[in-house]
Amino acid sequence: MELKRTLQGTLLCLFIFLVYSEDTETKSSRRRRCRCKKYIEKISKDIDSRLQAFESRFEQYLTHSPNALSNVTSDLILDQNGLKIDSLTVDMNKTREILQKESYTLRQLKENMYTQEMSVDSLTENFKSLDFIVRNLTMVVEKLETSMRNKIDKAPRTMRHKPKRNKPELYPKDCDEVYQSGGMKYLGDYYIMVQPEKAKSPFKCVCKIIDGAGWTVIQRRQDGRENFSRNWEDYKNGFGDLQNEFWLGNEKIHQLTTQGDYKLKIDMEDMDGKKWYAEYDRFQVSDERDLYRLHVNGYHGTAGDSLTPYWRTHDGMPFSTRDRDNDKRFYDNCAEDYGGGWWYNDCYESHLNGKYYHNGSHNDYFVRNGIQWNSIHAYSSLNFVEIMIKPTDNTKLPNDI
Ligand SMILES: [Ca+2]
Repeated sequence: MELKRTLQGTLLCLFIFLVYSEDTETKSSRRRRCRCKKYIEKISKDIDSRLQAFESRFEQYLTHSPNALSNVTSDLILDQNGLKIDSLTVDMNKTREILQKESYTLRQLKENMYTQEMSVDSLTENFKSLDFIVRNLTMVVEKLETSMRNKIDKAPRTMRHKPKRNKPELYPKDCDEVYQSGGMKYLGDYYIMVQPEKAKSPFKCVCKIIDGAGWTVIQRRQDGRENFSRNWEDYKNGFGDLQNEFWLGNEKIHQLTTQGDYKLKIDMEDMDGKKWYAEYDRFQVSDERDLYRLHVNGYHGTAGDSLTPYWRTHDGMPFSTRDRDNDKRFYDNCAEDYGGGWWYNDCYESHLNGKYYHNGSHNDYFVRNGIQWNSIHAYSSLNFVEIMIKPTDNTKLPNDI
């Protein structure tokens, strides 16, 4: 009986130790188990089932062992040779093996559970690190957004919504710019889109090369096909055909001649086919508010000065048309009397927009309404006229300096 109680006590202590250690482990790691609840529950169920199996087996053993021990005891009483002691020893060894095996299985389960918890902890730390990095990056992006928004708000409206330009840089300001950049290499007429600095849009011009410069033609008379007896608006905007007779237009002439210093050249041919020319070192036409007033001086040439003579100069005179009398003849309208528009004084020494006479002579000697340059012929009309301009800056030849 002493041996039986000893065996029962030993088994009971071992069982209590295993269960207690399990409970202790469970309490100490409860907090971490919460993070892997499902896995832990699975492990716990496994442990419970194994403990139940162990308890069942142990109960079964205790149920059968008393009889065995009684039998052994009686055998010991009956058989003084002690032959049954070996059988009892074998049962004890089997019981010990079962306990050791169960203990080993429980330890493995605990180790696995601990390893899994460590992995979960490591992943949790990684997630924390990533979360910290993402938060920092979010703050940086938000700061950048705020900074950009402030800069955009403070930027001038022209920077935020830059208006479309008329692309003046795509067009030359006049014919000479084309020539100087190598765009005109051969003699003849060029038809080129130009855009002076003041012009809102480009317009087509006739360009030609004379004396190593590009000239912009503003007027041409050659066969009388164009009517030059026109009103203010026509002379303002221009009329005619650039390939034949035309007036470029007072507004365009104003835009061209006010973007720098310009000079004037007038090529003329009389009824006998003789050619003349007149050049003026300065030529400028003011704007419409100033009635496209003429500013011209510095004559040289072969035709004589019929623009700036002392007795009836056209320099400083406003432009006049048949519907806009700005001349100095108080009792009459020069443009109405002599046809085309011009910078009339009282009335003129030159009048290059007059009526075209194919035979060069007037029907009435005193009418004098033809294409007139008095210093060539005071009482006859010219057969050909071409008025051109170019910047003064490029007129100097090397030996002139
Ligand atoms: Ca008048």
